[in-house]
Amino acid sequence: MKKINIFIMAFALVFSFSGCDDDSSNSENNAVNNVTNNITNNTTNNVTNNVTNNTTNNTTNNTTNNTTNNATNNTTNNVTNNTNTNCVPTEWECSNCIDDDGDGYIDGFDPGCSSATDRLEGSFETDIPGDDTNLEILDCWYDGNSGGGDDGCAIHVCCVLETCPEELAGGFDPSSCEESVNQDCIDNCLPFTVPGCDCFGCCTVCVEGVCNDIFIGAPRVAPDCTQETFDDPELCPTCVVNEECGQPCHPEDCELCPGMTVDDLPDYCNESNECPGGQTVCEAQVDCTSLEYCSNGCCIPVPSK
Ligand SMILES: [Ca+2]
Ligand SMILES: [Ca+2]
Ligand SMILES: [Ca+2]
Repeated sequence: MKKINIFIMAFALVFSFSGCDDDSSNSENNAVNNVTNNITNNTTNNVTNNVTNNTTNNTTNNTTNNTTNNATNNTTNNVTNNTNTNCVPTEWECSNCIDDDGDGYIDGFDPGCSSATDRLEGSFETDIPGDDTNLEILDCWYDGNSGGGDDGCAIHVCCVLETCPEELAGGFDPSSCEESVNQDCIDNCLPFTVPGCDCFGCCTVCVEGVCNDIFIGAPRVAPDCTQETFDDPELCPTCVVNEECGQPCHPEDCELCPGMTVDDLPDYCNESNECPGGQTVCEAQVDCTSLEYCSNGCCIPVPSK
């Protein structure tokens, strides 16, 4: 019996010791697993954090860089745009390289400019001595003087206007209109005529997408007609553009009318214009010769007289 007890005790002791070995081994395994898991988790977390941080940093850096680059580019572009080193200003408002009336249109792109020597950009008047004096009989509006002696043009204003004013109707003979536009007048005036207008100053003026054929060729006839009042027929009388002595504008053919920019043309024009008389296209005076005037995107000759 004693032997059996000793054997049981020995077995229990061995079993007990072997149980201690298993616990120790589990602990070690747990420790190893924990270390492995920590390493794995830390590595994963670090990778994730690094990716997130790098993405955030890259985004921030890109945004900063783009902002800086855009600011630099804008400054450069603005300087380039505001400094037209190729524009040589004259003393006249319609060729001084400046938007004198602040309407966004410069020199020949301003409907208020009929020629390089027009002295008033913000008005349909020219303020050229000897000009702006016509009332009843019109001559060439674009040669810088009044009187048809040097251009061969003499047409009653009521041939041009849609409605003849009562005060001008007295001496008007409608049958005179057709023969008034003779070849002499066409030869002497048409080359200098602003694209979108006829020889006598009937122009298709467009403001903010609305176009009207208005008579601006004799400010004495309509002294209150301006770019602001151009759609008021009481102030700006409507007219019919003379196609025989005129350069009618067709925006659908990418031609600019007075008051338009290339942004107003159909998309298929790709922000560039054509000229109704086949002239050289210009974005500014620098694109024309010294004997030409950039008017509504076209180089037209400057009258030599
Ligand atoms: Ca100007
Ligand atoms: Ca202007
Ligand atoms: Ca003017």
